[in-house]
Amino acid sequence: MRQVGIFGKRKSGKSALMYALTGHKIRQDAALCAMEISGVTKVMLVDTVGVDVEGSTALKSAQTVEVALMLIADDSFELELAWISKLRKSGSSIIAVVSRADTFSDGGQALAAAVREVSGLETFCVSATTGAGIEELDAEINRRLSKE
Ligand SMILES: Nc1nc2c(ncn2[C@@H]2O[C@H](COP(=O)(O)OP(=O)(O)OP(=O)(O)O)[C@@H](O)[C@H]2O)c(=O)[nH]1
Ligand SMILES: [Mg+2]
Repeated sequence: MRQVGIFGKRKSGKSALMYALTGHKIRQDAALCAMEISGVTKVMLVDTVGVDVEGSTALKSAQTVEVALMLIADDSFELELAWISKLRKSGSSIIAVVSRADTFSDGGQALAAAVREVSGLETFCVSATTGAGIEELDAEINRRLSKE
């Protein structure tokens, strides 16, 4: 099955985003979740171990995902930039995501602009809590998958 990976530091909101994208209301501990994109393509969403965890298996996941969501939840994102390089090398189509956007007074816009500038990636602001930006991100994932 085609895979979309969710990468980010510990507590960056990876699991919450996975459930928001699948519309699941109940949080459960699962590493994989099936998501139907436009009701046609079955896609596997892959939750990963924090990229700031020593010996993280996230790199292994990076080898098999077609689309990678790189979450950024605060304004120190050097580690995330390093992971973006790794994800590029593995051939994934990368989308930068400012997660927990409701915790920023501007909805994460300033951070997103900085990420966009430094990485050159398309960057979305999302909140799993309020649902802000989830539909837009879903549409972009769909667009990337239909390109391949
Ligand atoms: N305000 C706010 N809190 C969030 C959001 N998403 C997640 N959280 C909270 O942030 C914390 C971490 O969320 P998780 O989804 O567990 O993060 P994670 O990246 O999966 O964490 P690990 O699996 O431990 O690495 C939890 O307390 C969530 O309730 C969000 O969009 N807004
Ligand atoms: Mg998690």
